[in-house]
Amino acid sequence: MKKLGIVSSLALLLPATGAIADEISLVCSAEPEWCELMVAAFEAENPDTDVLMVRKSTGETLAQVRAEAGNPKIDVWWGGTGDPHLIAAEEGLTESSGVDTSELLGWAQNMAKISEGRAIGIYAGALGIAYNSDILSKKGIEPPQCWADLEDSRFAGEIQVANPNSSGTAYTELATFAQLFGEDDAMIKLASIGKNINTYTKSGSAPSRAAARGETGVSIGFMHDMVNLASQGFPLKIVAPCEGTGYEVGAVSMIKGARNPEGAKQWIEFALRADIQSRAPESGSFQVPSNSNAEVAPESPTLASIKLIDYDFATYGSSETRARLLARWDAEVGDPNPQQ
Ligand code: S7P
Repeated sequence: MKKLGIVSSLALLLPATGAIADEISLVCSAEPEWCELMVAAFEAENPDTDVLMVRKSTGETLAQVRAEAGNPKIDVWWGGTGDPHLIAAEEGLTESSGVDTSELLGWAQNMAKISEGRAIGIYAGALGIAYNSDILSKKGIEPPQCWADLEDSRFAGEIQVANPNSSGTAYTELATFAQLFGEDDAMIKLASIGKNINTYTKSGSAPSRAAARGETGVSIGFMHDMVNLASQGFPLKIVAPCEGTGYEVGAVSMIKGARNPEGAKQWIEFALRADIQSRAPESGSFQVPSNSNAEVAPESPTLASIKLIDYDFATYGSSETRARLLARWDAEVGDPNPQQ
C-alpha cells in the first residue's frame, strides 16, 4: 500500500472482491526496460497507485489469461504482439475499456475494430533477420539476404529464433511464412531452417541479444529490437528479407472481470497518450508508436521502406488458426530441446 500504512485505512479500501483499489495488476509483454519505465512514469503521475508488474512473453500471457478465466489475477495486459491479444478477445477473455482511440493511426484502430474495442494497437514493428558481422566474416559465411538463405547448410548451428508456443515474435514469424509461402510450404521451409537452429528460446528478443553478444551468428526477430542492440555498438547487421516480411501491431487489453477495471482503463488511457509513447526510446524501444502525435525516433525502422506483406490480423489472430499452426509447427518443425 502506498501512503496508507494503517490497517483500518486498508480495510476501507477493500472492495467486495477483496482487491485493493489502488493496485493495478499488469502483465507486460514488451522489453523489461520499457515495462519498468512505463510503471515508473505511471506511478509518478498517480502516487497513490501501485502497479504490480510481471514481465511475460506474449504466448505465455495468453496461457495465463486462459487459465485464470473467470477469476483473473491480471487487470491489464500491455505490450506483446497483437495476435494473442486478438485471440483473447475472440475467446471472451478481455473486454472493451471504451477509451478514446481517435488519435491513433489506422493500423491501431483496425486492431480495435477487429476485436470490438478489446485490443488496441500501441505500436508496430517489422520482422527481420540479424547477423553478427564479426562472427560471419571470421567463419567466412556469406550473410543472408532472404528467408530462403537461412535454409542453406552454411548456417548449420548458426541460427537462433524463439519458440512460437511461448513467443509472440516467433508466432509472427510462423504466420508470416504461412502468408508468404502458403501453409504447407511454410512448414517445409521452417523445418529446413530448423536444421540450422541451435536454440529455440522462450522470449522473442533473446535470439538477437545472443547474436549481438556473438553467441549465435544469426537471429530472427523484430527489427526494432535489433536496432536497439546495433545502436549500443554491437556488430549486428539488420536484413529486411528479399521475399518480403510480416509485422506486428503490439496491443493493450483489459482483462474481463478485472478486479480493478477503473485502474486498467486509466493505464490504457495513459499508454495511448502521445507524450507517453514518445518516451519509449528512452528505454531502447524503437517500435513505431500508434498515437499519430507521438514522436517517431530516428532509429525506428521506416516501415514504408520495407517490403511488408498485407498481414491478415483477423485470420492469424484467430484461435482456430493459431491452434492449427502451432499443432503443425510442433509436429512438422518442433523443438528438440524445449526450454522449461
Ligand atoms: O518489446 C519488444 C518486443 O519485440 O517484444 C514483444 C514480444 O512479443 C514479446 O516477446 P515474445 O516474443 O517473447 O512474446 C513485441 O511485441 C515487442 O515489439
